[in-house]
Amino acid sequence: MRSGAPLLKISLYYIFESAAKPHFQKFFWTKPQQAALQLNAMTNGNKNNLFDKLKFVVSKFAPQSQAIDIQGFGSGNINDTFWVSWEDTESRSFILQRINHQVFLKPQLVMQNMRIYTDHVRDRLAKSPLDRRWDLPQILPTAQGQDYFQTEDGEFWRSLSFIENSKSFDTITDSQQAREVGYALGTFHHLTSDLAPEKLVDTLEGFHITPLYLQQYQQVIAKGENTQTSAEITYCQKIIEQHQELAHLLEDAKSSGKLPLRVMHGDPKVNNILFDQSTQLAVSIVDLDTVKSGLIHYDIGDCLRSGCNPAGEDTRKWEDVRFDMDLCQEILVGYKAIANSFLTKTDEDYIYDSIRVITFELGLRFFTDYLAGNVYFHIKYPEHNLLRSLVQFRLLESLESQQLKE
Ligand code: ADP
Ligand code: GN1
Ligand code: MG
Repeated sequence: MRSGAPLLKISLYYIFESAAKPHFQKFFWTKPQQAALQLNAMTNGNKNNLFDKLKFVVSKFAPQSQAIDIQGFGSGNINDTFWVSWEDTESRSFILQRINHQVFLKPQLVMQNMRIYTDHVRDRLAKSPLDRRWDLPQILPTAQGQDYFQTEDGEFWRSLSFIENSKSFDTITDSQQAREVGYALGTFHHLTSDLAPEKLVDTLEGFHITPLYLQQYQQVIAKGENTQTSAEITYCQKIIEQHQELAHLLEDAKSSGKLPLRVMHGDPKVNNILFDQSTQLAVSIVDLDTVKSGLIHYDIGDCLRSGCNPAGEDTRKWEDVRFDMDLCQEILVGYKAIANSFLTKTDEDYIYDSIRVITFELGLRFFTDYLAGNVYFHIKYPEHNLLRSLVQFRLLESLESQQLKE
């Protein structure tokens, strides 16, 4: 790091995919309307403050930095993520995130869990290293030594080590990638298999408790705020009606003790798994906000529902969506190669149903959010959550028309 007065350069571009940094969202001043949309999404409409806020927050984590470049990053639906660098090299960069405190009401607890998880995995890897690259996002404390920085207006910011030479994908394109996705989830479960789940607190009450999402849906319907009708809305309502029983399947298995509580990731969808750009192998799993005690079946279901949808969860061609059983088999091969040390026969028996539950649950969550006025997931256009729910419900129907391959 050079010494002298900090010189801050913030470049804002609109969404632009470059070969070198494939998942950067850039803001081009030449496209002001789009840039304004994206800025609104990232700043809750408070865009005048964005630059000043970013400068200020970065200075709390990297007070000595010289030339700083900040770019919107990734395609997450919850937090606001930025890539911060100086001298434009990955080795001098980090991830800066504003934790969505409308979703995570106690961001301090999110960071407490993240600290427990990262310390545990770091120690375990030091004692028994893996035979290939596996990186852990590290919490980078503020200059004051804290794991997060809270602004006066109540925002929570954290910074994480950037997993170098990595990229994420929104969809899986081939069988090797599919096995790697399975490997990544298996590695997460393997590395946390000796971490007592009760050490972790619940950072998001009700998360993945499918019957509760059903209740929320019914409450939103009862309020009657969204009285729109369309063939698409009727389709969603019909699917929900048909799957009332399914909503209870994993929760019943949990309360009857058929499936044990373990450490779960909570959100292992494909774009939370990072791949080495050179070897194309999975090297990390990020988005640790929902790591807590739960069923690993939520993870298995979520990983498979996101990995086996080649059209992607944001496609507008929802009627063409299908569940790819071949990709599913590959992901499971990759997963079981690692997980066979702890996966029981009963665990295996629940895999197919866990995909159904989580696909249904996500469709229900998107649809409820659409009806409630898009209060939870980031959206890019008003019908986005409706389209997303159609995609999940179509995926569910496709899955249910097939069997799991042995
Ligand atoms: P969200 O909760 O909004 O999904 P994430 O924590 O998943 O936020 O971050 C958004 C994206 O940023 C991820 O999907 C991943 O592509 C990228 N990302 C997050 N953390 C890191 C990291 N430490 N190194 C590299 N990329 C990261
Ligand atoms: C959210 O944060 P992100 O984009 O990785 C959501 C998941 C959903 C996913 C659907 C905390 O994940 O539960 O499956 O969107 N995370 C949270 O894309 O709600
Ligand atoms: Mg994410």
